[in-house]
Amino acid sequence: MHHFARLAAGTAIAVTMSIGAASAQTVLRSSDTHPDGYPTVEAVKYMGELLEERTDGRISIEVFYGAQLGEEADTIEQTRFGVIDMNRVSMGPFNNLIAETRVPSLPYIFRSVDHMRTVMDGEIGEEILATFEDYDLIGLAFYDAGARSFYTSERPVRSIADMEGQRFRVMQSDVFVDMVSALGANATPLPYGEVYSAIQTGVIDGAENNPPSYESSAHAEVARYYTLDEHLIVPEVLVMAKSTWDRFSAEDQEIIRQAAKDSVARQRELWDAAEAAALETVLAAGSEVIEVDKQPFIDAMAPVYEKYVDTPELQDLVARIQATE
Ligand code: GTR
Repeated sequence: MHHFARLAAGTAIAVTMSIGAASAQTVLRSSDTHPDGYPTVEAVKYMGELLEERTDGRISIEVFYGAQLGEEADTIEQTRFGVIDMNRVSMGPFNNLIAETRVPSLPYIFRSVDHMRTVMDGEIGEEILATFEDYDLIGLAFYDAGARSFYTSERPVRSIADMEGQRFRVMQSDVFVDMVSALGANATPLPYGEVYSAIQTGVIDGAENNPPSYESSAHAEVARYYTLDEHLIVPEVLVMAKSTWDRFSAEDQEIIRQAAKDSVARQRELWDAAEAAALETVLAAGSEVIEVDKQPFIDAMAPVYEKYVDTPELQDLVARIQATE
């Protein structure tokens, strides 16, 4: 599987072929770690349908789902190099690279999913999207990933005290390592695909994710205590390799941008349904969903803000998000 993934990645360059003399067809290769049918995968497919319609079939998208092109952090590198044309990823793995992405990745920065949507749909979201260009990527749109919560295999987290000494997998971002430390626990950054067996073998005590990921990754099978502390509402981002982008005319770029934006409403609709369904599924399969007092978790995050919101620009960004109704 791993070998195949590498091969596939090597061939994932936009294929442009001539059909007759006047027209050419471009199939954009887009990566996603999630399985077929997951809201993000379906939303990018939908964007592809819009593109095909609006370009009379000149431009389309093929989604390589289920981490066929590699684990998320690696696919980001490959997208920056232009080996992969498009990628739907969490903002988390960008944190160490792009300072601005740390802000929407801060624990409890958003008061609710609605607050996140308002902020990311507005001026602040546009500013953050624009920062990707300095890193060889074009930010096209933000998708939802709901709220992430902790889950554990042996010791349920019923209050912040139960975090003490537990070992959690986090995404490859220093922000999340410090977030977990601030809660009295230990963080182990690992690729998503390694989490299931790491929990099963007891290398870690649990992880953290939103309900659709907790369910579709089968982590719920090995970590049945799901604590609704909702520490992160970190948006996801759809990016295109700048080298791919630069091959399109200004007119086509506009069509691509618009199709990406037009896929957001579809993604959110699918997301809301998937989230409700995932919680039902895990409950039916024997997970315990635990309500917890969030305030001690919120209070514990002060050192994380101090460390990562360390320039006047980032402080301003945080203040503006907090001031958004
Ligand atoms: C999911 C997210 C993925 C990936 C995964 C993870 O919620 O949609 O892109 O980042 O979490 O934890 O690695």
